[in-house]
Amino acid sequence: MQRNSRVLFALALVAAAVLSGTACFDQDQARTQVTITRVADPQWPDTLASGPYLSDVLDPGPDGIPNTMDDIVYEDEALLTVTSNAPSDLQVIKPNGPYARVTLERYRVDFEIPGEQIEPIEGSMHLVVPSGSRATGSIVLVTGFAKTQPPLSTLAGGGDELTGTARITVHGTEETSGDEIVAEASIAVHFADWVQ
Ligand SMILES: [Ca+2]
Repeated sequence: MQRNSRVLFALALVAAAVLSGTACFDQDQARTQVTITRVADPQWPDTLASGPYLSDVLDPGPDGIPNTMDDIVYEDEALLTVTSNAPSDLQVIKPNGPYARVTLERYRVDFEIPGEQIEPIEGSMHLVVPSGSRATGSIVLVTGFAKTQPPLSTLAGGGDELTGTARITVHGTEETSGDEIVAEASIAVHFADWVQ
């Protein structure tokens, strides 16, 4: 698929991208409401607000020719923008005071691809999000190893495309209380041997 059509294709589907955050809480849970507000490809940070993410299963390498010795399999990164707020106007969290920030420490990515399976990813991260503000960090969305295994490896050198959903879950800790923070987001992922 050519790059021009890739951009148009991506823009056309921005509206179809699913992005959601969860921040369930009650008196027994964390005070802070944490939401993943944006998932983006670092190569297209201004173009794509929230996907779909275009995952290139094989780069042809410096010679520009697929299936030669210099081909490269890249790991895919995704930028996560996370916002943190007090759950209500009645609950004031002072900057640098108690409960004033959360630290996100690990993440997991589960893939939902009709008829196919890609192993989930679990990784560590370190992203501090002060209450009332937001922060952006990166995670590995698709490993290079996954691209060397079926079903993704079968896309290399061909024109086929595989579409699915990546469900991202981040886990962290609220300062002072030590309560667990969980937030989720989903992004559409389109796997193919995209031509640059
Ligand atoms: Ca090559």
